[in-house]
Amino acid sequence: MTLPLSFTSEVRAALDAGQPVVALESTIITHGMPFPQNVEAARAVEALIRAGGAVPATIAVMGGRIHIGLSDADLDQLGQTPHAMKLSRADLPACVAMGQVGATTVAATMICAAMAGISVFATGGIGGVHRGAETSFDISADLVELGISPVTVVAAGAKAILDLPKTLEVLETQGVPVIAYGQDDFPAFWSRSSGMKAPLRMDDPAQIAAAHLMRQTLGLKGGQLVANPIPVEAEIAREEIMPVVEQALAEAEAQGIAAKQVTPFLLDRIFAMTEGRSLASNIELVLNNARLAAAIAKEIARQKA
Ligand code: PSU
Ligand code: MN
Repeated sequence: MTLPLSFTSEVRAALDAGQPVVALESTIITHGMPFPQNVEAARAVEALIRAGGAVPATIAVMGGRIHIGLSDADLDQLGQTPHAMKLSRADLPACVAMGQVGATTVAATMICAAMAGISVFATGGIGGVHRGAETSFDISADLVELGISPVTVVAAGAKAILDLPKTLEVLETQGVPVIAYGQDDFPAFWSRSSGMKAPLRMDDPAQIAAAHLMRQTLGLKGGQLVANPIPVEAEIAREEIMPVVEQALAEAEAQGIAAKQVTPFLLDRIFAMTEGRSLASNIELVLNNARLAAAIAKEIARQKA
């Protein structure tokens, strides 16, 4: 049985040669940012990974295949398909089998990256435990996946729309190392600090690469979460973003938004209420994560050689 994976020639060649590759998700393109900023940002992220000496592999489902790396035309088309399925572990196989267009979340991207032999993945923020999860049970499958698939995920922490203490607790339960990069605090997406300390801190991509490889040496399943703070100049201070977040959460509750719609709804409302500032910050933090992910991928390739 061969896997239904389609590689671009650039990604296939890099993997065959043991060169560094960085996976990228596609839900951020279809559900996380509006067109055309989504496609422009995706292209800028890919360019930055190439500049960092690695090959980008944006992952999405089209035509009954899991694409590892997208052509320019595919990326352009995906960016204008807001009704693409939002895929996690639960719906990835169904989407492939039905031949529908699907965008991979952090969870589904980790699964596909692992199948393709890619160790490092850059995104914006991961899904987490939603506020009020004690009644809604809304806990992102991203957290569970981090405990299963052997991929190091570089994100800017978790969004302030989530319950961050509970998110860190679930990650601990799943056995996921949460590594703050270059600071003690766990970052909160638009803000550099969540006010909470991360369980681990590393200041060097080589250490993160060594820890990734040691999980494999020890036979431990699951990946790592690298929490990379947004650059200072792009940050929106916690005091400033929190009232906006509270307002968006109240609107979501009033409108009965649930399940997969929650995260895209909140992001969209926050973009509107900050007049695009949250989008500009979001793009900057993804670029920053792409840069770090390329450095980690290079180190993993070097240490394995
Ligand atoms: N980070 C962003 N924008 C996004 C997401 C993350 O900056 O749109 C997406 C990711 O794909 C993540 C998903 O996996 O939101 C989480 O969705 P949920 O909370 O429904 O699990
Ligand atoms: Mn959810």
